Amino acid sequence: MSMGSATASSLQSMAEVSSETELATDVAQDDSAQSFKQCIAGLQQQAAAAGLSEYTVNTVLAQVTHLPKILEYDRNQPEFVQTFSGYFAARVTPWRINKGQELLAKHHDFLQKLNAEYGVPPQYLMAFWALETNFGGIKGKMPILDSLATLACDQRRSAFFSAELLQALRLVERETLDVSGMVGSWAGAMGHTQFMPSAYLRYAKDGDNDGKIDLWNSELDALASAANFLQQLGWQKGFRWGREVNLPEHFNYQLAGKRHPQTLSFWRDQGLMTTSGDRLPQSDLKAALLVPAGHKGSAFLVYDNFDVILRWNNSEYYGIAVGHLADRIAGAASLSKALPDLPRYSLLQMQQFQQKLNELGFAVGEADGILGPATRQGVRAFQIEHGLIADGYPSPETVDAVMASAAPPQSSAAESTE
Ligand SMILES: [Ca+2]
Repeated sequence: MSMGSATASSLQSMAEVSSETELATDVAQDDSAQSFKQCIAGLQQQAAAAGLSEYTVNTVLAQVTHLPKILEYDRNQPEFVQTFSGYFAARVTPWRINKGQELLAKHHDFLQKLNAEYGVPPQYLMAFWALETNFGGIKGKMPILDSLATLACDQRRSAFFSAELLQALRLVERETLDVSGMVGSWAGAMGHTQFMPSAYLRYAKDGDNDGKIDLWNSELDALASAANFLQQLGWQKGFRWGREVNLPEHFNYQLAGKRHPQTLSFWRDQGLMTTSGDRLPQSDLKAALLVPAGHKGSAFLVYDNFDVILRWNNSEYYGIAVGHLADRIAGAASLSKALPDLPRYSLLQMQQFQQKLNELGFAVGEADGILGPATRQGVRAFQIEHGLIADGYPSPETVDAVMASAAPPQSSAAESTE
C-alpha cells in the first residue's frame, strides 16, 4: 500500500538505525503524554460522532498507547539513494520465483477461480504477495491501533492517520477483531497484503468462506482481497503490465518517461524490438518507455496495468519489480541485460546535484534527493545540451559534468562516485 510502502523488510533496517537514537527528556515526555491524552479525547469525540459504539470509544480507543518509536520511523530518511539495480536485485530473487511457483501450484484451483472472477492472472497475485510480505513471512509486528493513534496525534499527517484510525476501529467492530492480534507495519498496513484499514474495510474479501475476513491468517482471504483490490483499481483483463524491449542504436532518449505514452505502432516505427529480436506489433495500445537504470540497463514499455500497480504502491521500481517477478513466476526468462553496476549516491550528494541543476537553469523542482520524473527530465535536458546520451540517468559522467559546470560547486558529488 502506498502509505505502507515502508514494507517490513525496510522496517527492519529502519529499526536498526533508530534503536540508537535516545528519546527526549522526561519533561518533554510528560508534555507529549499530556498532549497525546488530549488528542485521544478529541478522537474519541470524532469516533462517537462517526457512530462507533460506546465500548469502542470509551474502552478500545481509551486504551491506545503513544509509541514514540513510530515517530522515529516516520522521520527516518535513508542515507543513500536507492538504485534500480539494488532495488530490483533485492526483490526479484530466485527464492521468490521458486516460492511463487510453489504457491501457485498449491492454490492452483482457487487462483483460477479468482482469475475468472476478477480478471487478474495468478502470477500477479504471487508477485504482490512476495513484495508486500515475502509471502506472509514478514507481516509486521507493530500494534496497529497504537501506531495509527501515534501518527494521528502527530501534526505531520494527522488528518490522514486520524481517518485511518477511525476506519481501523470500524474494522474491529465489523470483524470482531481481537485488538492484540491486530499487528502490522509502523504505518498501519496489515496482513499478508499489507492493507491499510480503509482498504481492508472496502476491498477485503472472505476467500475461504468462513464468514470472517482475516488478512493475517487466511491466505485465501488475502489472495481474494488482492484480486478484488486490483480489479477495483482498474486492472484490465487480458493485458500485461509491460515488457522489456531492446532499443536501437542512437535511440532518441527524449522519448522516454512515464509522462510520454505513445502507441505500440509508434514505438515499432522507432525501431524498438522485443528481447527475442522481433519487431513490435502494430497496435494503438498506448505504452510509455522507462529506462530506470540508464542506457546501460534494461528498457521497459509499460501499459495501463502498470499504472494500476502504481496505484497500489506509487513507485516505478515497485511496478517493474512486481511485473517482472510475475512474468518470472509464470516461466518467463530473466532480463536480457545484466543489472548495471550503478553508483551509490548519498541523499546529500543527490540533493547537491539537484541544487546545481536548478542553479544552472534545468528546473528539477525541490532538491529532495529523489530521482523522480522532474529530476530525470532536467538531467535529460542537461545531457542534450552537453552532448551526453540523454537517458535522464545521473551517470558518473553526467554528475561530473553537472558539478563542474559554471561556478565551482561547494563540494563535488562526483568525488565519491569512484
Ligand atoms: Ca475468511
